[in-house]
Amino acid sequence: MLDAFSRAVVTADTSTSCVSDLSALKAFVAEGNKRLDAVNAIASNASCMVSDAVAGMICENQGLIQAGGNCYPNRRMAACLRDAEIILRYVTYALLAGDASVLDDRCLNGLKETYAALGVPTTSTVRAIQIMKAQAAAHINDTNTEAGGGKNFRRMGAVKGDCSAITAEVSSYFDRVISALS
Ligand SMILES: CCC1=C(C)/C(=C/C2=NC(=C\c3[nH]c(/C=C4\NC(=O)[C@H](C)[C@H]4CC)c(C)c3CCC(=O)O)/C(CCC(=O)O)=C2C)NC1=O
Repeated sequence: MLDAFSRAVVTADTSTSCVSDLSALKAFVAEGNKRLDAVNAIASNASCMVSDAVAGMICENQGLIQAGGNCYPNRRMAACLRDAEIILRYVTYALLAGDASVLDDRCLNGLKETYAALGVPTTSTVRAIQIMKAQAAAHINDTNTEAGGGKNFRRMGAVKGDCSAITAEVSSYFDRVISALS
């Protein structure tokens, strides 16, 4: 598993050069609090995000919870909720590290094959992940609304700033999950 710093070292080592161009790492440090706030925005809303994403996925495709569906019976429903939580957790690890390797190596490696073997439907999984991607952007940018959140509505209240880069980065990790499963 690599992070933004060890990635710079490994990259330099493969070309037997000194670590150079530290500008990206300087920005990583300078923007560090933004990254921590973004990780916190996801981690502290994780269980709500997971249950909402899986509920939305099922609402749009109710065959999933009928006999023959991959969220039926309760054992599979529980496995599905667990998987959504695992995936979201590894996305937060990647975001904290500033590198996708932990997500690739410990979560996505072989997952497509596992899902194919178990008959876990890709389009439904992708839908749940897309919902979590949208939720993450909303929580990081505090753009979620009381109308959308209902009784679970929660505003993070972090200092307002430009979160476009960190939002794009976390979106890229969700996209990585989607392309690994597709
Ligand atoms: C640390 C990394 C890690 C991952 C990622 C992981 C995934 C994982 N998900 C599994 C099953 C499963 N995954 C799902 C998920 C779903 N079904 C649906 O219809 C939805 C689309 C979707 C939820 C969004 C289901 C239902 C099963 C059980 C399938 C079965 O046993 O028939 C299994 C098979 C073993 C088991 O049931 O526990 C693995 C290994 N395990 C790990 O250790």
